[in-house]
Amino acid sequence: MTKSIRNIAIIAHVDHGKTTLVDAMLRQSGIFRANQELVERVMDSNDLERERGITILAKNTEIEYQGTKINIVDTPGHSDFGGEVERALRMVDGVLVLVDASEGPLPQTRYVLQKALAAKLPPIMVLNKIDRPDARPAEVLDEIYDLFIDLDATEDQLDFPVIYTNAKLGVAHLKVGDDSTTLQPLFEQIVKSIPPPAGDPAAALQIQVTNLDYSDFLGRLAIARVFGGTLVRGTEVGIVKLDGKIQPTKITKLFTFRGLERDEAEEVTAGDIVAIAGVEGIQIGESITDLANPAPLEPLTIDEPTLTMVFTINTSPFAGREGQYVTSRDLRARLEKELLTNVSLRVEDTGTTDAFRVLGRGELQLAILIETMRREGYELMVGKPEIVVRTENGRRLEPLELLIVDCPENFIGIVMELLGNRRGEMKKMVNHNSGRVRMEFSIPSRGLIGLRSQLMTDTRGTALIHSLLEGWTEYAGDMAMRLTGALVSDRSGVSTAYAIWGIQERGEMFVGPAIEVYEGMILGENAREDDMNVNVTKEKKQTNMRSSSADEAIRLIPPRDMTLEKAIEFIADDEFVEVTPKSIRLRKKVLDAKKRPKRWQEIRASTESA
Ligand SMILES: Nc1nc2c(ncn2[C@@H]2O[C@H](COP(=O)(O)OP(=O)(O)OP(=O)(O)O)[C@@H](O)[C@H]2O)c(=O)[nH]1
Ligand SMILES: [Mg+2]
Repeated sequence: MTKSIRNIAIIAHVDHGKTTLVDAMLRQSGIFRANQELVERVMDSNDLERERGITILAKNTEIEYQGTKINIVDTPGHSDFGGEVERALRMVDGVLVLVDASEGPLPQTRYVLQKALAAKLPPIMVLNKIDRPDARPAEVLDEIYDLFIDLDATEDQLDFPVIYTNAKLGVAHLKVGDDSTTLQPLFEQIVKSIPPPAGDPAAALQIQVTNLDYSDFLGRLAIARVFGGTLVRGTEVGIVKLDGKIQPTKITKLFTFRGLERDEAEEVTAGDIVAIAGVEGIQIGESITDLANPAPLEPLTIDEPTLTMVFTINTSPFAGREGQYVTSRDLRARLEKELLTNVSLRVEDTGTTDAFRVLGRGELQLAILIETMRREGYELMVGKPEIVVRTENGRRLEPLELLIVDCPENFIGIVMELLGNRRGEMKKMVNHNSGRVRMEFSIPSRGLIGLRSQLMTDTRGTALIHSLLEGWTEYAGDMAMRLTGALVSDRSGVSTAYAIWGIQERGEMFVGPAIEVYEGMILGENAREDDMNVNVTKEKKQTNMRSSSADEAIRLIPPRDMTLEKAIEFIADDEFVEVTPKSIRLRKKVLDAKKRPKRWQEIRASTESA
């Protein structure tokens, strides 16, 4: 019996509608009962994904279309999770490249397409959101051809089919405006132009683990692609570990996908995407092969991390009050566990046993890890994100980014100045005559740290920014980042409305009244560039004298809500973010006001202004 199979990944820039399209495909495949209630974007199943409305982890599902099994991998669009996309591509034989019909191709479109073309995966171009009033499908299609040419696509690759979709409604068209009312044209295109998986069921067994998942019932699941041969449940096989050692094992729990469920399978063959449970310690990149005649597959290669942050135990006076896991041993064990599933992450030791250097692809990726840990009950502190610097032939190199800023015309000057200060070089400016412009910069990755929040303030929330790692460049020298100092508590105690009322004119507060504070804790952003020690615990003196000013009602400006990401973007070299399950606090590394060095404005004074 030959099975008809297609394995595809859906790839795109962030928010272009991948998960929504998978939703529609699932619904129209008849996999759900008619009355089954489904949440929107059902594949974004973890808490953080639902809260943020973004996909973080690549996930598998399977549908059936007229006798053909279509395995679909939904991938994240945010550049920090590019490692997920790279692995997903290893599992499939073709890709749906989704592009927003109004926004057009953006940096992550370029990145994922480049990876897909390099892997020789045939693409189907899907122009989505054609219902948007500002959709411009014809122009966007031209931009896509330009992108393919720019990426040195072959003639064959340029000959891609195009489908127009409204993923929200679940409609696909071969031509804009034709009378289709379902996704059928898309399903047909997949069956027609994506090749069935190659690989011989009679050949030597070759399976590669490309992802891990977890089930409450089954524990750890390895998601894998069968490249060759046949695996019968219960037979003895060898797991080729990453160091080349072979570990014999019996695979007794074997599954294939069906919608959001998994079906037990007795046998899987070349071309199948499967889930395997019950194999202790199995890791991403490992192969499963015949014990007698091992034929391991090349391990996966994943782009290098570009950003690093120090994670250390909480040493604040409040340490251990709010979290369950607080020791360096807890921290190390948790980070090691993360490495098993998160292959684009790296952890290095530092000079002390209390601190670890965690390397990843971006601020969001690390923030998600920290947020996950805090929800699990961990307390820790993290330092300012730094860019990974490499030395090659005696030259110091740093990562360089392609940055696209889309903003209203009247902010061009402000944006150019801000990026100029961060050593950004403008390469291109396009005016779509819609009142908005799109500017392209080449900028060291360092220049992106904290950029988003600054840009949002400067453009009153109107700018859209996207970036993509472009390569490595000669280290560009120091860069002035935060131009303001901190308001720092000079003692421990409880904040009072009266004291805040006195301090708030100095800058912007991060804490309101009745908050416990400690010496060295950061209470707000100083409007000036130096740090200022303040007493936020001062009580109003009881007095019989009536003075007009003392009786003035105390009006407090609401404090700035420092989320984890904002806090990470804010801190300077001599500061930490303290993270516990209940609180995000900012603090100076040196808490004692008398011992604290006069900090970074001195460093900056020695830096030539950019
Ligand atoms: N108008 C319109 N909105 C759409 C369409 N498809 C998706 N959206 C909306 O676009 C937003 C992003 O959709 P998602 O499906 O989460 O996008 P995604 O590509 O999976 O995003 P990431 O996984 O985070 O990269 C959601 O608000 C969707 O409702 C469409 O065809 N038309
Ligand atoms: Mg998604």
